[in-house]
Amino acid sequence: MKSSPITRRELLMQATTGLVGWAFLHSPLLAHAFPGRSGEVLVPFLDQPPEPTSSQANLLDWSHLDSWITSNDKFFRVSHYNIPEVSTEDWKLEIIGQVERPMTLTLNDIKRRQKQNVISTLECSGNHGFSTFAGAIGTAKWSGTPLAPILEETGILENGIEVVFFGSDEGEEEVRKIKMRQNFARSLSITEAMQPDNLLCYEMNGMSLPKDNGFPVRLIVPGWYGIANVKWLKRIEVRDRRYMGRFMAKDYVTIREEKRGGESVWMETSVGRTQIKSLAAKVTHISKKYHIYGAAWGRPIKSVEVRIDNGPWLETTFVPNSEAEHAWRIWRYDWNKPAAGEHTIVSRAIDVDGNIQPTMDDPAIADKHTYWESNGQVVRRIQIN
Ligand SMILES: Nc1nc2c(c(=O)[nH]1)N[C@H]1C(S)=C(S)[C@@H](COP(=O)(O)O)O[C@H]1N2
Ligand SMILES: [Mo]
Repeated sequence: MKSSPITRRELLMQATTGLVGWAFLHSPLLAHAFPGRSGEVLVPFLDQPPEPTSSQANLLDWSHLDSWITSNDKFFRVSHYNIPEVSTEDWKLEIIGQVERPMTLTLNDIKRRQKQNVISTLECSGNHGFSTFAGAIGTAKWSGTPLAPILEETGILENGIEVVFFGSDEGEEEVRKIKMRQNFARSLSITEAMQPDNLLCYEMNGMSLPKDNGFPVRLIVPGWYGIANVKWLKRIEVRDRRYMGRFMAKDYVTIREEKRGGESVWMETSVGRTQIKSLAAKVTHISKKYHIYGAAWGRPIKSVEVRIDNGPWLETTFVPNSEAEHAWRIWRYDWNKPAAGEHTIVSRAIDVDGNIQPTMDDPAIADKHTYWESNGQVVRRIQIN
């Protein structure tokens, strides 16, 4: 295979036309593709949004899901402020605050430390529906150095309760007529920050982090919604009080009207850990043989079931080669000879503890007045001819 960069789509075309190259068979990441059977035809869902345009967010096109790993060029991006220009030479990461030994690390310092990988799914908690916004998700192999040993080396003081992660991007915020230029920032409790999978990440799928995804270093917090994964890191600060910046306490806040007996209790909580979720992504067929493909993520998944036209829940099978604790699992259901006409397809994921993905009218979803953290079952409509 030539050394020129080659896109996944080109590889898949070569694979389906029989010209499977050496790199395709031997690349550990691309081996996770499931390019499907030759002659396979896509049946579009009726609720499918029009082909994602060249939108800034580069959203995942679920109807063409064909790989367990999302390549960097297809990975979504969500940025609330500017995309900062960061030069590798000048870049430094400060670790300060309630610590005995503050630290300043260069990119080389970080790269010289222990390297660790995690394959994990990153989903924006704003994903909430098919006619609106559902493609802010992807799965990558993230590489970097674990955060916990660094925090340990700084010696967190007894009064430190939170770790605040600041990006280099900045915007203007206003509270009570006070205008502030601020960097994007999010915090984690000390316990959350010390989770051994958390990375100061500098590589995505074996390449330097792309500029849009946080170059040169971002935080990766497997098992948390996108918002916790601060890009373009510049400072880590241990604090003795709770951080209440926009993205902890004002935006990305879930508002729920919970019921306690006859009383409504309004709960406002910061978007946090991911929850169990699944989705039917695409339907394909070769003559009368139909396949439904989908993904399930958010919690360690035990199984996924589908239900067609309010019939019984049916077992699906996992597509091989797709298992990592924090990554989505790709599933498939063989739908033999569906009748012509319109059908509904819905999936539900079940986690290793037996928790079932809720329906949209479950109080966990229905009592929510904001769209963040929407993990209810998604009913999709399709026309079979
Ligand atoms: N510094 C910084 N980090 C950030 C953001 C941001 O705007 N600035 N957006 C967050 C949100 S809301 C999401 S969903 C993820 C998206 O990561 P990606 O752009 O690499 O896909 O980054 C998070 N980290
Ligand atoms: Mo997000």
